[in-house]
Amino acid sequence: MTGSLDHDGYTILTGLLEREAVDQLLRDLERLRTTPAEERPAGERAEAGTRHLHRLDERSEVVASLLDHPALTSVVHTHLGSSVAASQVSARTPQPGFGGQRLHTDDVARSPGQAPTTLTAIVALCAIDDRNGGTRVIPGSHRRPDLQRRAGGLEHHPDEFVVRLDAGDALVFDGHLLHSGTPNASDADRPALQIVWRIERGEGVR
Ligand SMILES: O=C(O)CCC(=O)C(=O)O
Repeated sequence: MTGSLDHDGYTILTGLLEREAVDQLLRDLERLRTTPAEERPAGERAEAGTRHLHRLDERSEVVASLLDHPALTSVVHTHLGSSVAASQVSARTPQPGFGGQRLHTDDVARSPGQAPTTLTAIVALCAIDDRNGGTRVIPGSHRRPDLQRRAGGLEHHPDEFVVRLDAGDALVFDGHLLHSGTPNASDADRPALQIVWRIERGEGVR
């Protein structure tokens, strides 16, 4: 189901990364995963269950080029304006049995008339669905501050569903959209990039 960013709060960009680029990026992640702790960016540590790698725009050429992909920059600039840069460029890899999260937003609850200030992209590095820890979303919840205020306390919502992606596709969503990672019930890792663009308040929100 391909949503509209304005109406549904999310959209899907297919084929952002070719198979070859996905494979190179997976090799990059494997190399970075084994980097000695003292050479890692601050705040990056090996975590049981779900692995995180940060600042990948500085550590992988594939990721650096992806940030300039016309389809991605077009969505980001249309939604947030052209002066915003990615503030978080990470990989999130739930291992089998891990990755379930509570429904949450990536921004504070929307106030009346507030323009969007945050956009997140999940770029799949394998086929992702409801069995291996896909991202669940509640369409339209970016327009529902009442639901956003229940972030962290809402177990399920009747409209929620898990987005299916092929390797190289991206789910892009408004920071006010309720969403979460789901448990990876497969027997393989679920690698994906997690990229966030954020306009700091008072920084010329259009
Ligand atoms: O990796 C995902 O599917 C979503 C992760 C997420 O929403 C988060 O870590 O805040």
